[in-house]
Amino acid sequence: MEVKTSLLDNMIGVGDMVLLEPLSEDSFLENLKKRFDHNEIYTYIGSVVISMNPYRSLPIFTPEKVEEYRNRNFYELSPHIYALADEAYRSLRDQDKDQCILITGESGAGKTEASKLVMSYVAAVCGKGQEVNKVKEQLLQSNPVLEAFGNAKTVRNDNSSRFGKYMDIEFDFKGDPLGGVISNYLLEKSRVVKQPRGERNFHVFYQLLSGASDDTLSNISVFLDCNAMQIVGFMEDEVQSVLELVAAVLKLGNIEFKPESRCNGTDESRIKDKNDLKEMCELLGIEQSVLERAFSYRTVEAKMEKVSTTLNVAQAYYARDALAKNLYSRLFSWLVTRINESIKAQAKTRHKVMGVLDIYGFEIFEDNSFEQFIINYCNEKLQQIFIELTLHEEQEEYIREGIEWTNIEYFNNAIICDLIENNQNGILAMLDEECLRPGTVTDETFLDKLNTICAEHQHFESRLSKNSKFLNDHSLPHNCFRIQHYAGKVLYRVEGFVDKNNDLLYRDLSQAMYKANHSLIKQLFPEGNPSKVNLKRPPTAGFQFKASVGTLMKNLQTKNPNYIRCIKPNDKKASHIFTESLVRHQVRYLGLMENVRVRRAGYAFRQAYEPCLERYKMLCKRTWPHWRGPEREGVEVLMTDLQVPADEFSYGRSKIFIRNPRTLFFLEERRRQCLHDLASLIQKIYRGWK
Ligand code: AOV
Ligand code: MG
Repeated sequence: MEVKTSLLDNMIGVGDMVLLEPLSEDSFLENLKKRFDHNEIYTYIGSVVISMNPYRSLPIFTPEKVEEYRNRNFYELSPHIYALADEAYRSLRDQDKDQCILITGESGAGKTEASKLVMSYVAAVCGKGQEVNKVKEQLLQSNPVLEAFGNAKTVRNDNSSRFGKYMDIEFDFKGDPLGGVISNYLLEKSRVVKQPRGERNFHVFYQLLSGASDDTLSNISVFLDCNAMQIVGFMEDEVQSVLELVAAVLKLGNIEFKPESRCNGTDESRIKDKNDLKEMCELLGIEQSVLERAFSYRTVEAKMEKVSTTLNVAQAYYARDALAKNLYSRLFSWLVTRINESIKAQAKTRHKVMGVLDIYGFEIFEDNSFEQFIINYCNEKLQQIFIELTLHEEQEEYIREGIEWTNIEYFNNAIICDLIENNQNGILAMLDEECLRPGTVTDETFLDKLNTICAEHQHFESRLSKNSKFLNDHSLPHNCFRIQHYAGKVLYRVEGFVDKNNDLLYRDLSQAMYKANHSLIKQLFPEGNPSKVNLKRPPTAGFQFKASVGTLMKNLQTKNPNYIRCIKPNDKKASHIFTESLVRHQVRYLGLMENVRVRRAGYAFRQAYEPCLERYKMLCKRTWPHWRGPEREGVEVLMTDLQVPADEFSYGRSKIFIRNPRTLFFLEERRRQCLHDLASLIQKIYRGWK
């Protein structure tokens, strides 16, 4: 059997880890390194693409490359993210299967870049025409808009996504794009008021400041490149409004408070210098006295009663920060809604969908808080879906189909997901319980609760852990707990958990915002409408996140998954450096060795008998043009006739399982040849007629 050997080139390593001989963790790493050193950043594990971050631009994303990969079989050319994008797109267009592209890896591993490469590839190969091009352009330009507002420099990544993003791209039956829908997941809004050392605020603040001098915020849009926003469909006045809000958040950050002692012994707070307050109020069309009052008092309404208490300096700062975070995160959600309005499919016809998921990657910082907890939980869920669909489901399928199979052991992180999300005693449920409990609730009381309930969980550690494994571990600081995540141990400091989960904004502030003579800001604070006072508590941040991630997981499971597993080669954001220990760690926790083993012990390719016979029946006289018996027998005749070695495939109950991609490639090559001969024959006959 003759096959092209693009996957087996020894000089640059093996393109598909399934073909690696001998297989061990060391040879796996050596292969990755060899390829990385030769600028081969992509390697397959069957249909999974491993992507190494090159940290420099490589000439492999050109229009010529797009043409090269277009309409080619997955295993035909050397591994590339374009091959995955092409496969997913063709499968969507020709086989009517909704797809999802799942991109995982830790912070800085290259997920966002990968998602953009997939989108730009699909945009390049799908439909043409004025309308279609406009849709494509809008879909692509939504990226820079959201990145400006939702990305920031962290110690791990200069362009780190601080929100989760899932985008459904919708296509018509011809495979032309119709539009899209973006869902966003919990923006790390605490960054607006506080950034860890060496990190920055969201990009847009710097973009704004790089142009505007401090006191001339009129006409600010001149200073920011708003081209992308305009392409996406924002009106000029909308852009202006958005930038006014960003500027207002900046001004808000400058407002400072000082204490003023009252004769009754209480400390009240006063605004130090009212200039920033004045400017902020001017930007948003708010009466200065209204906002000033909202920074001085807190009104609590209970049934028919209204009680106002004065704020001290700490409470005033707290109120200021809560307002800044809420303003910004609501603006971000509004941007997503507004973009969706622009990019949504106009036609109401049935459509096919390709979902692209790009979330914030797993992160371990020196100081980890509620945000890291949420981000890492999201990553656990994605790892879980990978395990479910590739390791678990693959093995289950062999059992279902009656294929002989030796079980491969792997670590299932379902236990960690359960520790976090279990409805009765998961960490999120306990946090909610604590937030809703009457009485004095603090981060410490929350930690106490965790200690009593989780202490024996094997993935949970604290000072008071009852788990024998950690009994003597007094190295943990008293206000922390540690989780053994699939990707490593993370120490979380509980400070701020209760507050961030509650996510409360004093009603005085939302009412002040609602009074603004600024249509956008009014829209963002609907609860400030005094005629619509709602005494019900809004759902907590953790509860909302868990629910939206749950919906996302269900959605992903209805689609055909395509995996890109991103790996970060070094911790220096540098090109050409391959830090073996770091890569080894990622290979381990991503479960890549298990992935290869399952794939190798099993079958790289499988197809139900009927479509298999339909596709290849032309290769054998006895099955072409019609096969009258059962489909399975037809496929058996085909395989015998083509002399495919018997150990290369197995017959399951409803599908044929093919062991090696090369066999599939051989079948595809024969089919291509056959179609080519057929076309020549038709041409000859046609010429003969003429
Ligand atoms: P992430 O999305 O996985 O991190 P990014 O996609 O933002 O990581 O990649 C980080 C940086 O690595 C980029 O800004 C580029 O400089 C570089 N990079 C990544 N992929 C490529 C590529 N294919 N070619 C050239 N440079 C690349 V995070 O959002 O922090 O999880 O939350
Ligand atoms: Mg990212």
